[in-house]
Amino acid sequence: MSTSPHWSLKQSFAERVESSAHPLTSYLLRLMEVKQSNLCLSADVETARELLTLADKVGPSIVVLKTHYDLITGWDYHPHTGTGAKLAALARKHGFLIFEDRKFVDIGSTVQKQYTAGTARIVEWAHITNADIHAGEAMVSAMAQAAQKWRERIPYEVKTSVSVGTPVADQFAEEAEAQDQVDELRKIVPRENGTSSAKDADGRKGSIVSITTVTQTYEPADSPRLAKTISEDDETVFPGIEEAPLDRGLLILAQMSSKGCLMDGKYTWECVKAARKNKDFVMGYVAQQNLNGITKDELAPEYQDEETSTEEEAQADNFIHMTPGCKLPPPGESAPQGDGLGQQYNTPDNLVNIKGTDIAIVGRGIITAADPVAEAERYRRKSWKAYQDRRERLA
Ligand code: 6AU
Repeated sequence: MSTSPHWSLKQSFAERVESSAHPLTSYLLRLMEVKQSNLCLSADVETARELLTLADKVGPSIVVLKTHYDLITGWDYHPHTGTGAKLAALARKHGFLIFEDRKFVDIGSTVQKQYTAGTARIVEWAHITNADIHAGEAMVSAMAQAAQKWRERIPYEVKTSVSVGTPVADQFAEEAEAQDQVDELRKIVPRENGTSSAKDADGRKGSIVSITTVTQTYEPADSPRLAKTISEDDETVFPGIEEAPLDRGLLILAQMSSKGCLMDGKYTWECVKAARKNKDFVMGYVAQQNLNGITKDELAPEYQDEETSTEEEAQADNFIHMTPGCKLPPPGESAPQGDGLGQQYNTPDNLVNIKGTDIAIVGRGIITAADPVAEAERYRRKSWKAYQDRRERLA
């Protein structure tokens, strides 16, 4: 059992950049120093409009914006002008990463599709996502593979313009059809000017046959922007640091904040092993304590594990920890109350200074405040102070 605190708890975020195995982790650590922020906003608002407004306003205080795209009314799935693309533009403008809190859990083949395809195409706009690995470690490598494949398929930016010869009954069908063609073209060698095609009604609404011409131009993607979108204003780039790399990262959901959570020490230990095995893709954990350098005996002493992790592997840990269930107590009280639905809260000081997390995730503590912008700043200051206090305490 390790006695002294792990080195990653004592070092500054800047010092940890060098030992980081994942390009997105290095970037995030640098961003944290530049913005003096270790705050993630959990933007669980009702509508896409509210989400974008909040991200734009609170963006300067945060380094990560966490979404649950499936609870947002009016999420626009268009890959270039939709909500994901708009969030990506705001992320560039304010300097934050997007974390889609999807909590993937399924067989490898299914999670690959859920991650990269379907309506939301999470991999395209979310730098980070997370997984509950109860299905086993194979789903982590499956997701890593899918992210890598996606990364290799975008050596070029694709700009699409659609012109329609015959009026169509259904705008959605038209867009979906154009997108299918873009997808096909993405798989082959880049070239100028795509095809025109007529597609019969195939079960989608609107049986009018249309002639849709898709014009494609490809540009070398020397700038890591996926979607050039919307207004001039959103083309601005945060001045303190270069744009985020195109690498994607995973956080393993190792422990939860909810009362009665069934994730036990054995499960958390399996998360630690899966993270150590997949460092190219796993950035770290969503957890309630710092897991860097942790041993099986600390987490699950009774567990007869054949497959151990070495002392060297534990020493090398430099995973990022993000922790939800964070709230400041109301004036006059010393501890925050739960939400009556199982959520349990800790203060930023308790989570960052004492339990050793890196990034505090705050949702309702900020979004239900009378002035969310001022409240986000207050949480940023408190969480950063807790990080400084931890370094002082362990020096
Ligand atoms: O600050 P809150 O309670 O308003 O929001 C907390 C956010 C929610 C949860 O879905 C999420 O954090 N969350 C998670 C995550 C991030 O995976 C894990 C967990 O253990 N507890 C938790 O609340 O969006």
